Amino acid sequence: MTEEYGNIKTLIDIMNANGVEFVFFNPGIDNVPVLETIAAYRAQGKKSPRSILCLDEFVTMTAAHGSYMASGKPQVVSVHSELGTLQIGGSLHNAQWGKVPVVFFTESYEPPQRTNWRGEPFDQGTTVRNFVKWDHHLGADEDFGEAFREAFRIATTEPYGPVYLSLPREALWSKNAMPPTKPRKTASETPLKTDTDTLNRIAEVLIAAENPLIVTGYSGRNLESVSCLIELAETLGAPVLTSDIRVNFPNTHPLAALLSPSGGFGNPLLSQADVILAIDYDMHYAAPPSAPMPNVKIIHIDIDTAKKGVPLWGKKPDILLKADSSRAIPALTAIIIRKMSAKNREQFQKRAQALKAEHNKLDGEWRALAMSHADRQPISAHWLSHCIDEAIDDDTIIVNQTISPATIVAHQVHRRKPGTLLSCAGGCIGWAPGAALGVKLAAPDKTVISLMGDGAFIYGCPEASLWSASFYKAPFLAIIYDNRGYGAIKGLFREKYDVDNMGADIASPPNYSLIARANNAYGRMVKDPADVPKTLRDCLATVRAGQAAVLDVRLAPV
Ligand SMILES: Cc1ncc(C[n+]2csc(CCOP(=O)(O)OP(=O)(O)O)c2C)c(N)n1
Repeated sequence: MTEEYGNIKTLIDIMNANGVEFVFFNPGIDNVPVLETIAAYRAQGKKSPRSILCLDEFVTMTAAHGSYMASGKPQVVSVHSELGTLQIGGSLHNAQWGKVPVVFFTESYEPPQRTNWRGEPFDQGTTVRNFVKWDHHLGADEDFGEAFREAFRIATTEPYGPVYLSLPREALWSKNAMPPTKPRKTASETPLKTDTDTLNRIAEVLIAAENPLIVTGYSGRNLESVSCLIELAETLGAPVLTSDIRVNFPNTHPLAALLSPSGGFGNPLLSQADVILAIDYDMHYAAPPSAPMPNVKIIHIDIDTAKKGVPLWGKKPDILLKADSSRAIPALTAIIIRKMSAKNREQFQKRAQALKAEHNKLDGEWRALAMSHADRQPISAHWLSHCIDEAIDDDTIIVNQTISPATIVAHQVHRRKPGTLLSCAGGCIGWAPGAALGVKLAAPDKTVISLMGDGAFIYGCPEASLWSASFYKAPFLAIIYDNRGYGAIKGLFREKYDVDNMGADIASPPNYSLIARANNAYGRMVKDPADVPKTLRDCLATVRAGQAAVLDVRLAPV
């Protein structure tokens, strides 16, 4: 007989009120009451999130990350005490960079079970403090419900982010809700008003710019912002350089700024702009792109303007506006339309024509390059990415953590629709398989394909991710850009130190397709470029029929 525990009933009410659909968990004795109460609720047909067992804690957080990116809803992760917390590892860094509103809770060991070396109570929160917005240890006489309400409030207040609660065992195991919880009235935050004076100044600077550039990192988290950004770019005749974190701007649009396939490291567009409008933009986790001109004017519109003190490109913005970009972008466009003269309009249209010609030329060059690699042995990342592009439809969701082929993927795989490209904002490798699991759970009607390197596949706990995909009927296709090593690291070493072999090869590699087969998934390996299109079709058919699949594509070793 399954039991119901008082505080957990309160927690289920709070999760339901916040639209939580899943509790991603890995168990210890602590979350037994949570799981039991959820099971009891579901057996009785009472509303409760589903509990999703992940066989490694890294996958709990990563699946929650993917589920958030696909649904926009807050997430819950429950793991075992300090051990589960440690095993969450770098997936929490990714959730922090990805601004994932996730309530992450565990049991805390209390003295005398656990103390620090000075005999003081062990402070479990320190383990994660750098990576969360808020961590809290629930005291014995504290209100359980109030703590969770506060956790959800903080996680879902912009800029969103993870929070951590450590709970005494008695609070989790108590049969009664203790102490009785009474929701305290809290004033909800008034939505940010977009400051019209600042928008007027921004509009003037943009109208006067010779070479404006719009850069965006995550404005596409609000799906409606994509069409608004198109309107802004078209009004100004300005190119848009988008991150691959989201579809912020379709890479098929003539104003999408593309790089040249023959270009080296760096980004000339950033270095040429006289005005950069950065919208919802974090500086990259690693290897920042080329520096802008020293006299560039930077306008920064963001929901997160603090950026933990890291200025964009080492420079403070000239104009900074804290705003919800889904409101600020259309408001800015309206002001520009009102302010611009007929001469401006003509100038912007001319600029847009030139940008369109450049976009089409570069897009053609990328395509031609892929086609010229059609017979290349071993398989080229260009050819593979082009074949993926051909195999998918506009609604397929690409979950991407390719590293060294990232620029190739960004140019060869075309995404038009909002929400159809999701990448990891953080730097911890291994995100793609677990994230794809979470995306598929949140968007069961969509085809989900994850792209990653061979290193990333292993970091991503493939057995755990594939097991959950099979058990919970959340099939996705994992495509491995298998260059038999840590390409990005080797590339950096070559570039900086002219060292070619620093031992970062995954020589005599595992056959990843067999890992798939050992985990109820379909597995294929492909070595011949001519076989790529057909193998992709087979894998996609399998996934659409309900079984997860892994395609190990043997590329040239890095
Ligand atoms: C958890 C973790 N460990 C190590 C690194 C450092 N690192 C950055 S890129 C990279 C190589 C990743 O290899 P793979 O996923 O195969 O992609 P490739 O570079 O070959 O394209 C490594 C090890 C990291 N970012 N995250």
